[in-house]
Amino acid sequence: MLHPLRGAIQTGDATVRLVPTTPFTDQKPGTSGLRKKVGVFQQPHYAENFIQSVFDVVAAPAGATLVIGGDGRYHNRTVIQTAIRMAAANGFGRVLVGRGGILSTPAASNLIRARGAFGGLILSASHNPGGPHGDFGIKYNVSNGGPAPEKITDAIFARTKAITEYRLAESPDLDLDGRGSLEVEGMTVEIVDPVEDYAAAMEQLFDFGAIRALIASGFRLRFDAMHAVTGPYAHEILENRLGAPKGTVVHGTPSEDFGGHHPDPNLVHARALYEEMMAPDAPDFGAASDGDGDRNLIIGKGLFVTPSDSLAALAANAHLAPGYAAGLKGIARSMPTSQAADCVAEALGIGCYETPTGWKFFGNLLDAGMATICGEESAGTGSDHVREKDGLWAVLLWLNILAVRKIPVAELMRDHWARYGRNYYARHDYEGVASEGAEALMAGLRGKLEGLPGSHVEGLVVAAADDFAYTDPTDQSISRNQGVRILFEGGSRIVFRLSGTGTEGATLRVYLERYEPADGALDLVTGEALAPLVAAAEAIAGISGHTGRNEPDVIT
Ligand code: G16
Repeated sequence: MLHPLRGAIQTGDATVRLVPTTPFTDQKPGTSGLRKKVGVFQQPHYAENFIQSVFDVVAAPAGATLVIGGDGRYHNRTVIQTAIRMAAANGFGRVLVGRGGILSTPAASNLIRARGAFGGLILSASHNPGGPHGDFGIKYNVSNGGPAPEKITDAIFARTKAITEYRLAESPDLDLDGRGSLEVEGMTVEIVDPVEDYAAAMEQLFDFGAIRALIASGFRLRFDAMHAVTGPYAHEILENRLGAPKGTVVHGTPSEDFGGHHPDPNLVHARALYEEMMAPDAPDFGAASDGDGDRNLIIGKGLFVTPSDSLAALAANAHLAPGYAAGLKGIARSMPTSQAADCVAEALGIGCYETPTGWKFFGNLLDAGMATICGEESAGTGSDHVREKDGLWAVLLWLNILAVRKIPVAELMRDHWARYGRNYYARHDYEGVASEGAEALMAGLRGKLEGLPGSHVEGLVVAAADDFAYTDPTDQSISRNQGVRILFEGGSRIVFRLSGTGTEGATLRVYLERYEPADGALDLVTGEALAPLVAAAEAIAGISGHTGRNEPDVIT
């Protein structure tokens, strides 16, 4: 237990300063940690208040180990130095920090688990743009390696509103690019190779020999690291260990502003990759990952695989990789993710869980051994090997499956649809709209839910409508208001929800899904297949009236 300190005092070796502060009112963590513009984080005491609130709430035992790393974006190094000083002042005994301040989100999760750390601070705003005018973020992960659950993030928010002081060790900046261990006021700081433990974990899960043989046989792949954190991981694993030719990984050096691009692996921001994969001489397999390395984009030669379909195909074929040869315990997906994975779970006779958006909701299911593979429509897929989604893991599982099945991605997907049916899927995003309009749209929807079942809209019949609430089967905790679902006869759906990761105004997400059974129309153009649902969404929610927009900004 630490003693209350006043002013600058000596505690053994440590000079710890208690810095008076006043609360900020806007430090409520969203879907994935606290995300704000860099300028907000640069305000005096802003990052410190949040980090101290985390430490106050999680109450680590003296001498505990903390992992610290980030995606290399602007402001990363500054906050890492601060976090190290604060960890020393708050009684941690050891900090593991990625060299250069770099740790991908899944690598940080892996490190927490592999080294038995008490928790970790991950500095990232994920797929949001970086640079001095971009976004920054701080997320706390608990000892299972996963994002702090809601009861902890709620307590952190409460603490940020009451904080009056934070603890800071008086010490100079550390050389984050060095090697080995350093001491900060009695606390050990170990600079770790960001890639090594993670790459070793991947070698345990996948048949690297089979993937090497696939690549040696002339199979061509392209990986776009989007100037973000996965560059060093992809160079090491795909090129050095699996033998892909140099140049397979593009944009592979992390930069503070992601090369001026938006590190979101979707069809808008990874457009060049998409175009390369649609060309006549396309590689066999294309993939990309996001700012912090937890998202993935998968494109076969001539075919984009939606994240929801990717989850379903990976789940159906995972047993082909050594790490999953014993089969899956269950599959979990976030509510807006298409129901394609449900069909696989049913065929495999295993559980399927529908959670709210946010990887944190998968943690309990994974810990309880109820699910092995999880996925989200927002380009996240992962398994029980860590407690985060994992972009490169998804790429390697795909490669392992292709190495065994020896068929192109497009053929694998056609085969999948012919067996399970096809869930045509798209997400329409209306970004940076006025919060009042977005809130009014959601309130309007909630107000009409009761009257919707049985009604006819654009040729579709509403079977059910609700505001999704989730009861965690492991601890019975309830999360309400997680998005409005309109379910149609025949298995199609529209889901409306507001994003919890944006930093400007509100982002309305409209998730559209049309189910075609295995003997139905499996080869439609997605936009055409979903046109009736687009019209129904407008008719039910009045999107253009509430947002002032006639078109979405991004379709994924
Ligand atoms: C985060 C969460 C994901 C979530 C995604 C989108 O991803 O970890 O679970 O699906 O945001 O959330 P929203 O729809 O609320 O914007 P990331 O990659 O940004 O950490």
